[in-house]
Amino acid sequence: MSEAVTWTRDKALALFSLPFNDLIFQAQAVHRRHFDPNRVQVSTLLSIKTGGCPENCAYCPQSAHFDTGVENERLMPLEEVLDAARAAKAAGATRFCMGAAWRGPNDRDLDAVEAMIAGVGEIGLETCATLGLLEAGQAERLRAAGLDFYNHNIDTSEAYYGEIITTRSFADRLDTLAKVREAGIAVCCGGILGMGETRKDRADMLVALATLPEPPESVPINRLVAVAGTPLANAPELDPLEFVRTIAVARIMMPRSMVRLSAGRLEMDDATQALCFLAGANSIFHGERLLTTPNPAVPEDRGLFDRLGIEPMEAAGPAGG
Ligand code: SAM
Ligand code: DTB
Ligand code: SF4
Repeated sequence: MSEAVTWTRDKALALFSLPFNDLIFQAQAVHRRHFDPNRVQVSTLLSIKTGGCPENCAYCPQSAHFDTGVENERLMPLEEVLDAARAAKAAGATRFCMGAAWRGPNDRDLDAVEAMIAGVGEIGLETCATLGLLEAGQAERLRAAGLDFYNHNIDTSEAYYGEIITTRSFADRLDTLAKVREAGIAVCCGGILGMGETRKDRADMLVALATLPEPPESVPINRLVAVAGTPLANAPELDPLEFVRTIAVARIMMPRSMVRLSAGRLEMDDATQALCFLAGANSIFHGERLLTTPNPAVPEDRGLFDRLGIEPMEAAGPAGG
């Protein structure tokens, strides 16, 4: 499949329907045209403002709408953020992603986040933030503070979106993504699999990502972490091979993007993760915690990389996603 393809649902579904081996072979061939197949980029997450979020995303342990045991905390002090960033760098991360459980930041929040971005940049890490919806002028402020990436996910297909979130629309999300792009910040945008969506929804989500005015530099593909107390606590488990297929289709449709094997690795065995790398995933979240839920321990990930002959990627810079 050439890179000039205009992606549609039918074309995406045709990829999903390929025999597994043919799909993975094609995805790996595309991957090798653009990336070293044995290098994986490593990012570390930190929740700088946890819990009490006014939005009602059905998957999220931090929504104030659900009783999940996650407390509403205050914004973390700068020095604690910088300590965490130094520890992440020492453990091998090249990018530090700061997440806040906000609908969006207010201007006073942004003053504090700007100082965090500048400080993390000085430590020598790429900076990423995920703060929710942005108002006019806020993306420019983040860029001026030195922000390299902004994460804002579409989460699922436009058709299924209303089953998952009603407090903000799919169009609101696209509007924030456009503001981020316009401000010259690299875009990190993906979604979650295993929320009860169909394959058609997964195909539509990937088409929406691949047909943005420019595809995102980073595409996080999360597997739902089903958290007790959320409406999706008992969502039916997604077949791991369907998860791998989705990674492969993302790789083929967005050949130059970093595809991140994101939340859900703790619930995946090593063989499934290896298949994800074979299918073209080339980034992970590293460190024992995602935002509020656990992630594999650093020595375990080192062991997995060693067994697979994978080396962590050097900082690629925003152009490299
Ligand atoms: N509040 C901001 C927002 O929603 O844009 C930033 C933080 S939010 C937690 C970032 C992303 O994490 C969500 O868009 C979603 O894709 C992902 N996420 C949250 N909870 C998850 C879960 N239980 N399983 C998998 N991914 C999850
Ligand atoms: C993304 O797509 N996944 C990350 C990051 N972007 C911010 C977050 C995953 C969160 C999983 C649930 C939790 O730990 O609270
Ligand atoms: Fe809030 Fe983000 Fe969680 Fe939605 S995903 S409830 S916006 S923290």
